[in-house]
Amino acid sequence: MKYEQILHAIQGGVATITLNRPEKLNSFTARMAEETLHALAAAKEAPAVRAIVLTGAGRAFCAGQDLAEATAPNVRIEHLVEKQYNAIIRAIRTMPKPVLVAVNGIAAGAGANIAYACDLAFAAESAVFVQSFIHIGLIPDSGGTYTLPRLVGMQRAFGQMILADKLPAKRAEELGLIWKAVPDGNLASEVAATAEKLASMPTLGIALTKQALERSQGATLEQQLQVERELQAIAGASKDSKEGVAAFLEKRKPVFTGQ
Ligand code: LHQ
Repeated sequence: MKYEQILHAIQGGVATITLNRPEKLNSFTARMAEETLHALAAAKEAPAVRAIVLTGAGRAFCAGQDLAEATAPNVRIEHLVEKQYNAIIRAIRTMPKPVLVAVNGIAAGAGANIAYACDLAFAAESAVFVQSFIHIGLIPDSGGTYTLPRLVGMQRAFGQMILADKLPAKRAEELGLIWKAVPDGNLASEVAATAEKLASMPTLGIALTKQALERSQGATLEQQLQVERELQAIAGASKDSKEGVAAFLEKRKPVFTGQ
């Protein structure tokens, strides 16, 4: 697929997907959503890619749905939600590789909730998050009603969704919505360094950790203990686990291949 509204680069073991409609604050058209899904699927399939970074071009990360396109007469909102946002959130949450996000500027509506769905969210200190859906009479989508109450509890989820004030990156970090707010000038380099680090780690172990956390969301302790037993058997049989143990015993640095 020829990309027109995203940029896609692979360096080392890291694939970087950049939303690229800066003049419209990287708001999602059907085309941009399709390209993003295509790039995520390609990153999933490529064995050499062991970490993914999502970011935006220009002064915004993403202003959510392109509202001009969403109001076209033939658009059915539930189809749009399913085809674009449900698909993107599923792609991120089921990705067997870590997905990092570098929130370089405002993240509004679906843009905020896509960022919160990533495995490690970094944001520039000047960036803000806003659950802008209610300003146009909508409910939060892109997994927001699942993710936010789990991350911050009902009060703070509801307050963000209904008062819909701009939440500064530092406050998002304090609330546990994102991993880290970093000075604007350090964002790209800090995310790149973290992504490179993750890309040299036991990729299967990371994928299984992610899967275990995901499955914990609706599980009892007893169910989750069974999940850990099941997934630890897979992790323990991996090449990287054997390499990690051997390197420890031989007092050398491990070399992980991701398998
Ligand atoms: C935009 C957008 C945008 C088009 C900025 N669309 N052009 C799911 C299902 C179906 C339908 C609806 O949505 C969803 C999921 C959702 O994501 S709902 C939430 C949709 N997003 C919003 O409601 C946010 C709308 N944008 C804003 O409130 C502001 O633009 C923010 C607060 C993000 C930034 O404000 P400013 O920094 O003042 O920038 P600006 O408003 O001047 O925007 C710059 C340009 O980008 C401008 O275009 P123009 O041609 O006039 O320069 C905006 O029209 C355009 N733009 N967001 N979502």
